[in-house]
Amino acid sequence: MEQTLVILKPSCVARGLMGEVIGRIEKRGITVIAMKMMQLDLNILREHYAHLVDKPFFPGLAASMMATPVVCMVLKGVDVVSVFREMVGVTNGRKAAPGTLRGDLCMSNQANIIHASDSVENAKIEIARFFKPEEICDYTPANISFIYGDGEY
Ligand code: FUP
Repeated sequence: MEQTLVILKPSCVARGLMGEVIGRIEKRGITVIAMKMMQLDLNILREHYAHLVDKPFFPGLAASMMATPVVCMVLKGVDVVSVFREMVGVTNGRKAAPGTLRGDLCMSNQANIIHASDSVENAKIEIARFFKPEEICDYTPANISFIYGDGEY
């Protein structure tokens, strides 16, 4: 079963959108199996955004990610990495499709409210970066047989 790493960014936390985003995750039928609030620092951001550290916008990006605590989550579901990336929408909120989290809830390329792992391989690395194994509560919700059809889960 796939897992993916999600970060509700300061632009989500500060705007009071945590409940909206978590509600949409739950309504879709995706299971939250770990969740915690944490204050990010430059060390973890340099690791997490290693592909962007040399970009001119990195200092601004890092500052925006440290502006308030963030909420980190691990989500579980069938094909959840790609399903949730589709739910998030493209990076720039102004270009994200209506119906996506970014397309409905933000107007920015940087203050784009949420991070989600972009591949199964990166999800494993990112989950290990933000969570200890004992912080992940890998349970099966009681309504699972109404979320998936026979043999899908
Ligand atoms: P995404 O996977 O959609 O979160 O996008 P990226 O990994 O390419 O970018 C990570 C973050 O860098 C974005 F969420 C916001 C920030 N960013 C900028 O601030 N400016 C840019 O031009 C591109 C990305």
